[in-house]
Amino acid sequence: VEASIPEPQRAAWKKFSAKEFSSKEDFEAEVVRHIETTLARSLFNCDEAAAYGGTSLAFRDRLVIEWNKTQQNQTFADPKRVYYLSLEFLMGRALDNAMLNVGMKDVAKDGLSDLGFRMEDIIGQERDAALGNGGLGRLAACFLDSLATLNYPAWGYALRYRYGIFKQEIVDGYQVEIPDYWLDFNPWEFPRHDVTVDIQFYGGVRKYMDESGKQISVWENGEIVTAVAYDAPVPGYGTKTTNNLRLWSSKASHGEFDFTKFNSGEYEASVADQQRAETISAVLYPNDNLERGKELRLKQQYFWCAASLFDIVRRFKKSKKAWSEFPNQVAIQLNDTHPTLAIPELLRILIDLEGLNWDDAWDIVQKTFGYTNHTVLPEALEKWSVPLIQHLLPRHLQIIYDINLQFLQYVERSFPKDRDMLGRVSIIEESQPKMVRMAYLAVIGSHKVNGVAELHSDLIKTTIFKDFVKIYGPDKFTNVTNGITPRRWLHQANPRLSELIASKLGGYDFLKDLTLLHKLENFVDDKDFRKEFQEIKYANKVRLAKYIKEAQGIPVNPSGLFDIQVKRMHEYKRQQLNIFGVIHRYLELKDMSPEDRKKMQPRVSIFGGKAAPGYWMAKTVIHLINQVSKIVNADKDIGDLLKVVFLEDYNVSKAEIIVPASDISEHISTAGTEASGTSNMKFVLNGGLIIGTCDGANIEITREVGDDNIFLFGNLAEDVEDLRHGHFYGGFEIDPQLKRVFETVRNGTFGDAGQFSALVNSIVEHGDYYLVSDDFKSYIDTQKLINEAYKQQDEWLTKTITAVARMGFFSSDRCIEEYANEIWNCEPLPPPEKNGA
Ligand code: CR6
Repeated sequence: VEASIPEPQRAAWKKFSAKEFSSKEDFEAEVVRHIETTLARSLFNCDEAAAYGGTSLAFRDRLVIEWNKTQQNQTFADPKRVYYLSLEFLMGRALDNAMLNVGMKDVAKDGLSDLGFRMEDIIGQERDAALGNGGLGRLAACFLDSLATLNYPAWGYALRYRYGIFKQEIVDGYQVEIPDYWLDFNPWEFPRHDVTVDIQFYGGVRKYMDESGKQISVWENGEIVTAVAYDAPVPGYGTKTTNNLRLWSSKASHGEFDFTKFNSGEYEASVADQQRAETISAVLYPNDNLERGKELRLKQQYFWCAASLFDIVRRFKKSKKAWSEFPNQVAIQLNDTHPTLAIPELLRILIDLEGLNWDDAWDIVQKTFGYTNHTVLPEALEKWSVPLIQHLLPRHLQIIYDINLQFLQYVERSFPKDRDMLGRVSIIEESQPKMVRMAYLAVIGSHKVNGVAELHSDLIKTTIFKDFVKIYGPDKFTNVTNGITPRRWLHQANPRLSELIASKLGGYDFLKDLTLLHKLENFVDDKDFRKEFQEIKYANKVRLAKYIKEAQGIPVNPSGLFDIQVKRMHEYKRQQLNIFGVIHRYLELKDMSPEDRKKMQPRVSIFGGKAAPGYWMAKTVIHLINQVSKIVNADKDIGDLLKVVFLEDYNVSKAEIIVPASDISEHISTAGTEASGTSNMKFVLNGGLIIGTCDGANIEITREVGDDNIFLFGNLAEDVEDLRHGHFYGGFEIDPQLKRVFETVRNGTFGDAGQFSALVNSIVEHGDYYLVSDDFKSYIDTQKLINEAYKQQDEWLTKTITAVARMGFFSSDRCIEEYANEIWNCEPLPPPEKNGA
């Protein structure tokens, strides 16, 4: 390519090519230049927001330079690329991450101080990129960090929502949702107005025979909406590799804009069409582990899949390779079933547009896709009604029926005796209306299916995909236990702990190979190390206490035991169990004499998390927590012995303050319901212990850290079914201590007896589906054990240090290596030597 450009032009270009700042002075010059010109501010009106803008733009320039080089290098080498399709990327803040990954944070800190600003204040100006609900979206963000760090040629594809997850305010104890319009100033994205794709909806399918007698299908007469690409750079840590996250934004296509209406004076109608197009990417659906089957959501899914596939195919076609090479050049990972329409869409492209025959196209599709399942909860398994798909995507429905026909014929040949099998595994559920089971389509269209923790991966093989294991054999199903990036969740969130570890291990290599942490066990008896480790935990608790005072107005004593449960509000995650435990503790303390109380371990119970706006039960739990907080915190008998806090608007940047400050964190889902959990890993990596059920990744955390260093309780997944059954038929006994909690909730001790009774009734009258009553006793007994264990500060410290040392397995780098080797079959492409790290 270079050779085609005349030498003098090349020389001029190279001479003036953008350079990366490397000194403090150069950094300051860049910041001031951006503030004065890009942002049109001056010394006299530069507030912290402008300083954040200037700093971000200075770092953005660096990222862009590396990003361009990475993309050029990838274009030149044309390796197999990984495409991670996820409707959610919960990225959080970008500036701190960019500074740390590039390795220039200290330089920037000094530079900012010369200019009169404090680094923390500048970082604090940034709004979270909150394009996700919870664990699934944050996992995708951790994976992008690991893919870039490990030099994989990889792209993320998602939607550019105008509104991310709503901001939560607590008003009179109730959750109120405020729209999160996050795009006011976003220096991290690049609009690519030249990268657009026209996407069709509705219309019909015309079929005819061509001269050779081949059946041709043409999808036509639909509505067209245009997808515009917005790109965000994703820097790796300690490498120059900078990958791309491409977000699609919807706008009216030029064809769509109705000039007849416009000219005949129906200006409003023509603008309304435009707004309708823009609605597609307007808002993130705020449900975690719940699918509600709304037409706009299906439109989002297709819009995003079709734009991404067009882009991927366009890139592949540039290489002029044969179609059979497609799976050797492209691996597409489906993050949950949300992108499953990519399967019929790729078939449509190959068959209808590129003229391949069914068998060849199907072979390519199966080899290209991998599917990750993230839940077994029935309410989260996606199904779309056949009439809706027929209306919106008529050609895709035909293709889905064709896939199903071929598949069922195969099943029939393989299991001639099992007649029920066909109905059970059919992609189409014979209900009224008929439904398309997206998870089955994803399984059938992929070459590998994985769960996200060992227990979960075993469960999907014995429950929702049991028949598919018989059909395809067990090798199609595998496990990749989730992980977290140690860059954000240790180095960025807990810089002092990261520094202490580096000082003992001789550098920061552990951030690239987290298994090196095991060497910390050599220091578990080292006095100075222990002291500093403990001081860091205390300082992190002081930081959180300060935040709680500022944000919530509640004074908490940092020497109390910090007990934290932060995650989406959900019945299966059982915040009810936690708050009932808190009430129990409150009643117990009230019963005691002042002398006895003095012997008790002071505790701070901290909650945080959003409820889906339509999830009444989850909202009621938030309300109860806030009411308990109000009563308990004001009770003079109780003082520091128990404080209850509900932290408003839990998100990624708040997690970075909360996670390093825990003594105990709660991961107490009904066994078998939490596919993995990932905050459990974050808390332990930061020197906190877990109270948890035998669920999700808790089990593997126990295997790694040892069962002395975790507090497990409750019933096992294998017993859940029988227990539920027992609730309906045998009736059930409720622990007297839980009964007492119920009485106080019902008698209005915490106000609103009417509303809170529903929480009690879901247990005593409606079958206690989540087994709160079955696990309550073992939960509060374990909490007692924790109180006693915490008093032995020396042993506690040993436990926490040992646990940190054994967390190496849970790096998302390990996940990415597993996906690359077992599912994607692709290799890293390190940056060229001269430009390497
Ligand atoms: N809600 C699981 O529930 C898991 C993440 C990431 C979830 C959670 O246990 O850690 O995915 N599932 O794998 C879905 O979103 C469907 C989640 O975040």
